[in-house]
Amino acid sequence: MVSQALRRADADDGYFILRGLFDADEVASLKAAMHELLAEVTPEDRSPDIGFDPWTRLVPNGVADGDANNPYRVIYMNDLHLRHSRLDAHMRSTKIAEVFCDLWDADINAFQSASVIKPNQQDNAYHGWHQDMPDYVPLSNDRNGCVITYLDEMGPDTGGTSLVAGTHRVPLDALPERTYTEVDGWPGKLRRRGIAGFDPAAAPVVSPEFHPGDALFFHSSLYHRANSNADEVSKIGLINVYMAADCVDLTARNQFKAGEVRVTRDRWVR
Ligand SMILES: O=C(O)CCC(=O)C(=O)O
Repeated sequence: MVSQALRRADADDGYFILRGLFDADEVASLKAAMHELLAEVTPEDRSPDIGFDPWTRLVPNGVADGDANNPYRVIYMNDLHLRHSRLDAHMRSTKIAEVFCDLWDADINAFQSASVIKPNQQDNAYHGWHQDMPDYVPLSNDRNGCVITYLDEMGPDTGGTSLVAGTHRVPLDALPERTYTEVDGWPGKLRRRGIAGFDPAAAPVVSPEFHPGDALFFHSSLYHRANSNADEVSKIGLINVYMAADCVDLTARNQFKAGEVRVTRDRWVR
């Protein structure tokens, strides 16, 4: 059961962390699944569902300067539940489902099942501060949120996530504009994403240290960003988005296949 303290954190801050929600064996099997998928990817697989680090350099033999587990510097992979049975099971995890059922006092549907990967020595500045909600509206209510499951040690300089508490409390019809700023020396069409009227230097930014198996739950309107990774190895997070069964995607905008999955009914994982 989600405690009153977590419900309060969810309402006030828009996020909370469940430390060690997944144990070492669970983390190991999830990582093995992701490593299997990453080993199969080549640059030809670039698509809206598989993204690569825009700063990637290709060395003469055509292999990018990634690490052994992520040689081509993949940063994003979508609809993981269709790619690997272990990741399908994670999307339907009872541990996650119970949290969202309790928070929303409702059954839950999946919305997205993806991985966010921070390749070795990745500069993530372009990723920028943002809310996820502008990609999802119009919705009939705002009961849409995500959980990131960290599979590696990830902190402020090692591919973790930064947040600003309380920024989720904005009506869906008043979400701030996204901004895209040109930066000297950045290649091609690369721009730094941001939020109109938001100055991170003046905000109470929180950048937790995450350990393998920790889970960060946050509201889809919360201001957040993915941090750069100064380490020599890739860092992997699984990002699973859900919504309450009474939250309707009014224009059927969600194209993620996970959006077709009903995770719980009558509080039971199906
Ligand atoms: O990877 C992270 O740390 C945050 C993920 C994120 O910002 C997103 O997917 O919208």
